[in-house]
Amino acid sequence: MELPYHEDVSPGSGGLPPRAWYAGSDAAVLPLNGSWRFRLSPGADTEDEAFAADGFDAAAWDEVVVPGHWVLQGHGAPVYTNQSYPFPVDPPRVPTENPTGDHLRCFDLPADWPADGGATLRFDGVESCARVWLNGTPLGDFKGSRLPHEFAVGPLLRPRDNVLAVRVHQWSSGSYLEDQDQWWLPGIFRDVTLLHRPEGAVGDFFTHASYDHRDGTGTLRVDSEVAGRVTVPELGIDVATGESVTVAVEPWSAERPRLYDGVLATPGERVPLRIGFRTVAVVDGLITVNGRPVLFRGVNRHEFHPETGRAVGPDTMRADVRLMKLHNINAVRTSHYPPHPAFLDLCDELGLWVIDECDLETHGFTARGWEGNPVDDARWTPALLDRAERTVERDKNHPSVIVWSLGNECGTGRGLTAMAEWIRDRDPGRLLHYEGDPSCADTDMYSRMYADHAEVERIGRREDGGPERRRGLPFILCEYAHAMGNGPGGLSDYQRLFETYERLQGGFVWEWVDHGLKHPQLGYAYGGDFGEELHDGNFVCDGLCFPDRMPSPGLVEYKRVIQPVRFAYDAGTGTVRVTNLYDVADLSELAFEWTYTVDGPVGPGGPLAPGGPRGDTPSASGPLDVPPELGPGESVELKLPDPPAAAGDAETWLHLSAMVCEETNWAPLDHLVACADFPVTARPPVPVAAGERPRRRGYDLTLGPGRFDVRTGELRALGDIALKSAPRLDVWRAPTDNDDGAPWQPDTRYGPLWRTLGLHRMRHRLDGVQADGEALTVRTRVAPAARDLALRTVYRWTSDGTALRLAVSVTPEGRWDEVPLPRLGVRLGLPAAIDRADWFGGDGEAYPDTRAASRMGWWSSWVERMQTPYVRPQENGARADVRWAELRAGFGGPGVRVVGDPAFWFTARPWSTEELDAATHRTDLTPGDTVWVHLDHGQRGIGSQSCGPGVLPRYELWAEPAEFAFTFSVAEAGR
Ligand code: IPT
Repeated sequence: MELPYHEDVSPGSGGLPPRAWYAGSDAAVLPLNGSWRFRLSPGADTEDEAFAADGFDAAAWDEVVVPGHWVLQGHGAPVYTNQSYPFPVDPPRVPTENPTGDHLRCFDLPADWPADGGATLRFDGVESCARVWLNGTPLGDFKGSRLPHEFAVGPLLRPRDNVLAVRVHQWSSGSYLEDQDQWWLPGIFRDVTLLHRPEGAVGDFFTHASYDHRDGTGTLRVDSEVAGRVTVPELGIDVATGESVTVAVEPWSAERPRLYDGVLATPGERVPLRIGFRTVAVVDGLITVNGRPVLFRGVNRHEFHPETGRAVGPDTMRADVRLMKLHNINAVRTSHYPPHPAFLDLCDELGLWVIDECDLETHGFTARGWEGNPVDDARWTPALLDRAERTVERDKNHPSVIVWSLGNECGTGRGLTAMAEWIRDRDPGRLLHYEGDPSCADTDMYSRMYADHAEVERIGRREDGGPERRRGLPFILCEYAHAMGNGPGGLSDYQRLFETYERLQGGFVWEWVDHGLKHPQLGYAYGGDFGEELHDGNFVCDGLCFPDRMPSPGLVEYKRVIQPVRFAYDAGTGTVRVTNLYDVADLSELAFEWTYTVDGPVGPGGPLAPGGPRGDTPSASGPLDVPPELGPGESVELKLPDPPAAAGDAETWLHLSAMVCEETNWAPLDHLVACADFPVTARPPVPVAAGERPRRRGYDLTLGPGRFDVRTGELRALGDIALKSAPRLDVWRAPTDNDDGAPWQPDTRYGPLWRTLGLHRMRHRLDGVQADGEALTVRTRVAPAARDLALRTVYRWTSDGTALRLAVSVTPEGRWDEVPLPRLGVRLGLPAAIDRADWFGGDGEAYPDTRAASRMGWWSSWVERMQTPYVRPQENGARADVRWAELRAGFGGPGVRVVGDPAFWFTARPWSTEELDAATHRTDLTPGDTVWVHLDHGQRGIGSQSCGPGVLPRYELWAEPAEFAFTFSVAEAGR
């Protein structure tokens, strides 16, 4: 049976060969973006082509915006699957139900459109297969969604009333090669452009610009299909194409992205060049650029916008690159397809190392043990080669691109080898990456995804064995630290390994942005929200940024973990050691500062509203004279001025920071690049409030500011504040995506195990209330139904008349050795009017293995603002190392003060854990009449088990005997 064009395995027909992509030449250009006529059909219907005929009347059709996806413009719906093909696997056949969008665009040529020469019609991205007609003449068809496709159209053009007809099928044989973990979003989602091609216009060209770090020279040669001249005025270069020239230059790097403007001029066209000189090579088993090894502090980036899907505009692209740079990220893997070409221009300009990946993934074949995998079937090889060629030819002139990647999750096969051979031959100046083949036969680096810390350490120590070839290769984690929901945890522990073992050249966090689609009822939608018969839920929301690109705490954590400056403080000698962790740059772009605070506000980026019960606190600060010329890897030791004398019960902290000292194209002046906090004095002991005797009247018992019910032993009120819920032991947290774990990790998925055990429905049995001498003692047994496990909990209340101290002692009973606790602490409910918090401790969300970014200081916030809006609601918002917290009604209103002994994890929210746990989308959560306050002695770490390894042993929270105390007092209004 002969298959129609959309089902056959060929990459297409009728198009021009791939070539370099560029913008800004002096040849005329007509963008064809905008509103197009549109008609959706339920099937491929390749017979009826009447719409493409000249003179077809489409006035009755709908309209869609190009670039765009019709499923996001009211026609059909998006579908999200991770690995599964959302159609029966029978390559290369696709379903009869194949949403097909016919697109029509009429256009006139501008009055000044040159009469001579030809013209090319370029599509930068169409998912997944298109057939094209111009003025009724068929031009051809193509597959390869995130790749450019060009047609020669010169003779077909007329001055007025041109009709461009494009038929787009959602499913094609190409869909089998595009099984990336993302929404399936058909449509013409990148630009459509008509390019005038004058006589003697530039065709394909290849800029080779290498750098010799031994003598500081760069060698430039531009190979061009059409001969011409290359000029680079700043370097005095004026040479013929194909000719080499060597001159002294500054090299290009992600840290110092030095570009030279040049021009390629052929008889018919002038194309601007942006030249970055750099040489990429594996030297002695290490990836080097310009002779220096690099450490990737990377992210995987899918193209995504919450309203327009993979149609991502220039502002979003620039925002992404800026945000990455502002968070110390130095590398991006374009998972899992070449991005819009303008994104790579931004990487050249602002400075990011790029792994540019081919539009290729056949993950769904794992379900059949890779049987029938197109990458191991010669019939598909032309399609694979076409993808490799279109990627490399399009992007080969970007200095930022230093590695080509064959694709993602395709298993192994000769098709991949064919791609690798073609790429090596065409571009020996870059390295090759592919993760899926453990033999590394075709690659220049050993790459893994989600390997745990122990394995990464073995690889670092070169104790991982493996095939001969692989043992000599550098190592990267092309994906790690799955950023789904709350997390990822364990980033610091990876970074320590990367910085210890030279073979480990860093990694790329999975991934940059949550793919939550804006939804009128749900806030952001994820898999299943559009009624898909098969979907993978919120696995599509696993980014360091929320869908609107607000940085999640994971991004803030990553920024700190990968900061390019390390500080170490020795309180004994009062010295600080500053180490430059850049790969290339010195420290001349940074200004350093020290600040001492005494239980109070920190400097730049500090508290939102300092003030409160302690009044202003003395602090001192000044510049830290770090030599600007300090080179990569070098350290300096500096003596600090003496700290101010700390008063009584205050504690002194040292804060060090490195800020941008000259505005750049991505950073404002004073942007904080790196920082660290160190305790200068130990925290003074918390006085034990005791001495007052409980007084009983009827069922009421008074102890200092506390009023209790002796029948239940519960605290009812503190001063005038009636509690909504008395403090009592709490171990439950709304499981995070990482607690729940990926289905392929059955052993330690604690979220589900907690539920099986009943940790979300612990019962509190009262065993005795005793008021004698100076204490009220309440004995309880906290346990779930159907189990013989328990936490014996004793609450011992004492007071000195003004403060009320609660000492909690917990003794586990039964076998607790198989499942750790989510949290261990007390929770209480305050009236909702108490909506503001001050605290002395860490600023933002932190858990045991996500606390590197936590900045010590005095912070202030609305309770509502302390919530982290994960797309699927889950545990969030804990603050680490909190010494004291105050919760008040508005600014300076009356409230409650809590002092921890020891310091505690502080969480406050306008809804309960149970409500948080039940919610599936943000819009399920609305503030009630209670502010819920968690004062935790322990929290379980976060880990990364939503795809990768779980919590490292040292961050687990096992049930063990524990003692901890809180001192409550009334915070008077206005103080
Ligand atoms: C890995 C994929 O490469 C990536 O596309 C994404 O799906 C990620 O996981 C999880 O979000 S594959 C996984 C089975 C290890």
